[in-house]
Amino acid sequence: ERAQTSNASATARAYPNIALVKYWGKRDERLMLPAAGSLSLTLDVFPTETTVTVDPGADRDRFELDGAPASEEQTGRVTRFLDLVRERAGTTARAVVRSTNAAPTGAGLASSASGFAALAVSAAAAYRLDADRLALSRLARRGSGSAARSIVPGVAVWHAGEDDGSSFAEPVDAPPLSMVIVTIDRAMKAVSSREAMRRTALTSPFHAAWISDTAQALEAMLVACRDGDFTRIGRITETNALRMHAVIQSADPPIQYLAPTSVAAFDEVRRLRAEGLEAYATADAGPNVVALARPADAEAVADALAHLGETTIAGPGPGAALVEPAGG
Ligand code: 2P0
Repeated sequence: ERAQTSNASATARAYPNIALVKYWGKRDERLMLPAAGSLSLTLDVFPTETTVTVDPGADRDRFELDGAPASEEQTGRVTRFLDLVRERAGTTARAVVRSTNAAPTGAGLASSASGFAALAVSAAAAYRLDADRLALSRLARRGSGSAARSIVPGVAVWHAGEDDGSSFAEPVDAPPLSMVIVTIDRAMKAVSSREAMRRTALTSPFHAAWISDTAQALEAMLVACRDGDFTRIGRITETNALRMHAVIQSADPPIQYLAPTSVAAFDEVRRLRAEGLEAYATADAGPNVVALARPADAEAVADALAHLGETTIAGPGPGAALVEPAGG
């Protein structure tokens, strides 16, 4: 083994992101190239913290999640990701990965985005890769598509790109935005995003329309961000989210991520708008709903949604970055 990677260790922190224009479909599963670009807000709540310690004596990677050994499937996903890092670093040395999530894993709060963004940054440092933010975004993408966006602070556009080199996320200027997360159910989702995306692309008669519509929504969203037009940003966000759930529901067998309470949250947000409190709703691959609001309105929106679930107010958060490990 190369001496320089012996027992090298690095810790990184990354935050989840919520897409305003959603990623739902791949054009290349191996390279994790999306069928369309997407745009998100990296949050300042629910971070993942991950430490990678290179262990040249070990015969396999170990992955500990929230203090307990992770499943074989989760460990396999980490190993496949580390294999990419090792290939670039020119080493076969295994690693110990310890990760803690401040949000429940797998419940549609983008823990795979914060998880693979934190893993990309910590593994790149532990294995001594020479990677700038753009390279880290491309690397994180290989672990989980949406992780490419959590490398970036605040609002990020993930370009669909044409190949590995051109599919990365970068910052976008946008007006001040807040998000109110309504946690409706903390359970793991029944169908993973990856499997559900695959099924949607293979079986939904609406898939092609969804992809072309998303590409248009992204163009309109970039203009709305540049113009600082909150109303336009919100309308595009809510329409794009409901269209994503519509295409998911149209898969065979169908997939339903929204619960009755999720639908009630969309209804409540629409009612708030009718009363003059301007908010817009979105939801990812799970039942939790996120309301987009102007920062000055976030508390009122949270109060109005509190009867539907626990609310958390979030703002723009930092991009994934190295930190000193807890406790030295
Ligand atoms: C998004 N989601 O844009 C969309 C909206 C969920 C709904 O990206 O297969 O975990 O690892 O690339 O990124 C969740 O899917 O999927 C996701 P993979 P990922 O945030």
